[in-house]
Amino acid sequence: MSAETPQWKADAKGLSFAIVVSRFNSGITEKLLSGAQEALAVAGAKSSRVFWVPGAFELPFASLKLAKAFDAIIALGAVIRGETPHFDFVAGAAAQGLQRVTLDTGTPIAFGVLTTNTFAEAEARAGGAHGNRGYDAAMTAIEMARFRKPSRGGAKS
Ligand code: INI
Repeated sequence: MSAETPQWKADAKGLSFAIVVSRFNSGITEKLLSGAQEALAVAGAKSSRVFWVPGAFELPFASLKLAKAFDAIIALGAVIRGETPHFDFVAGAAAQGLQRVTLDTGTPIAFGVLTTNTFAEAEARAGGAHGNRGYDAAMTAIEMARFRKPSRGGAKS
């Protein structure tokens, strides 16, 4: 884990999660998925299911369809700038779409989408020198799910 990694509240007992993963840049997203699954196992999640989508642009729609069936969703993707302005559209749509689904449905969605300039920067954040953002996103999802089920030991109002 990186130095910036916060201390997580890692109790996922009784909680079920959807992990929505993009196939685009799968060399990176598979590592994010491994990190997310490790975090859920460490935290004792009741269950998790993995759903693949073509790219980060598709993460919000899939999350919308899954929102009612899970305590929280972990959205994983890798948008890498390269030479194309496509980056800005895809990254922006993923971020805004996922936030909108979170607020419209009341189901927390953790933003585990890397937005980097290079493939190397993405690798560093997918189990490399800068930790694993999939792991971090899963821990975020657990913490936010507790706002929905505080009686099971999580966030207090
Ligand atoms: N999707 C990604 O997940 N990452 C990218 O870097 C990317 N780039 O660079 O184009 C990307 N594009 C595909 C996009 O997410 C959609 O799948 C596609 O536009 C079809 O809707």
